[in-house]
Amino acid sequence: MKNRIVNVGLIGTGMIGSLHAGVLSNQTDGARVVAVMDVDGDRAAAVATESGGARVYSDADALIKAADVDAVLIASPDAFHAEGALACIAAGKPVLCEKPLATTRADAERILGAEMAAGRRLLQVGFMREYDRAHRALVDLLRSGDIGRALRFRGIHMNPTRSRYITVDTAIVNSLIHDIHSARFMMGAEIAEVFLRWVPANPEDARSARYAIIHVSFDGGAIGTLEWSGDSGYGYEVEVEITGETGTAGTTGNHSPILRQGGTRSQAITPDWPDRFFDAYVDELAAWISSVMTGQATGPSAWDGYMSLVVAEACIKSTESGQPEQVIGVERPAMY
Ligand code: ISE
Repeated sequence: MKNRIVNVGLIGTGMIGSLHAGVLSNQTDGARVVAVMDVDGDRAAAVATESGGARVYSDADALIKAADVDAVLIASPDAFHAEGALACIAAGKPVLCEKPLATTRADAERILGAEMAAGRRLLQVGFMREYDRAHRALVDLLRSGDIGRALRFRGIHMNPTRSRYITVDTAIVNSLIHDIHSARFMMGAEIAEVFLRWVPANPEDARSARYAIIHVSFDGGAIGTLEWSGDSGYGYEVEVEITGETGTAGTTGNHSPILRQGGTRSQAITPDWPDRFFDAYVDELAAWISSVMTGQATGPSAWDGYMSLVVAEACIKSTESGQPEQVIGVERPAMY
């Protein structure tokens, strides 16, 4: 498909879906949105218009099977990711599936099986932090050997105050799934054990989540912490710090100027994730469209999506047992 335009079908036109539609339509060479689907017809119609007149579907399967849809971007609610991904693989369509790949390990395993039966990678998972320039610079420094072997990983993921709190289970599968993936891909090691502790958002609801820390042990002996807040009270921040044998290096994700004035020093913090990661989404979609054109899927794979859910389910088990839990996956298939 070299040098052709990739016709993208978009499933889900909520916050992330409409962001992707705008980036594909206005900032991604070689791509255009030709079809959109959402159960909210008005929202789908608005995104279709903004995308230059895409067709509106009320049925995801019909969009996936449409002859003029070359590739599919799944941005539906988490619970619908797995069925969409399976339908795309069955139709032989390249697909970018927003995180999480699925909401259970079992569904992610079904997707792995379907892709292996197809005999080729078709799926990329929307772990866009792999395309964040601050994260990439830190990975490059780590891979250069400048700080020696990585010994400790620290991830910080602070969400702003939201209209309602979420459970610790949702925090793990929907939000901390990013940090689990970051820990795996940046350290270049699988997570062997997790121990999750949290602070409820509502004292009357023990499984509500305000703040959580996951203590992790990696294969090879490194350790780490993934710190998460569902209500930072000040804005949105994601940073990573890695300590090696000869030094410590961290991301510099906040590029706002530091203002010294009136006896204080201050720096603006992004209000939420679309602001902090917009450039990462642009780079992620450019890479995805390039991979569709070459016919060779790249970036975070179904294996990454699966392993993040294996770790997530061990975290959920830890919330139930109150103990550290082992992470037991399957042998990494040669295809990944
Ligand atoms: C959201 O779905 C994201 O993907 C954001 O990156 C994350 O920070 C947020 O907590 C999630 O809800």
